[in-house]
Amino acid sequence: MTAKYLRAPVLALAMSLMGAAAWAGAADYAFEPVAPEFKKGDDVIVAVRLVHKPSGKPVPDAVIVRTRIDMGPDGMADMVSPVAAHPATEPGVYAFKTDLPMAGRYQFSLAAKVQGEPETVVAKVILKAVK
Ligand SMILES: [Cu+2]
Repeated sequence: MTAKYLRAPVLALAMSLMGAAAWAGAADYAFEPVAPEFKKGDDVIVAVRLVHKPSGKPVPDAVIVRTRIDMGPDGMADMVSPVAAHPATEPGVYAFKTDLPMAGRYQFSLAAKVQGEPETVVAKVILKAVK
């Protein structure tokens, strides 16, 4: 009886510790657009800020390993734009050159490797393009 009833709290503690470790990883980071909207057109520079959520601080020197911009949020997921890295102006901000040919909402998917964080940070950011 004792062994059976002792196990549950120990297991619960172990699981909560593991859960804390997992959640203290990539989920601590978020990408956010630096502007509420961008002007539509070709060769548009869009930028996102990488933020460490618990401290609110921008995170410099991340390596962006994957990007995709498409119009999925407006039902045009097959409308994909090219994305190229572009020099950014401040630490923690990552800029890209892309095409936003239509006004509307674009989904910007990113994956990034952050210094000191073993997990890959993945994010989906909505970019709004206007005339
Ligand atoms: Cu479209």
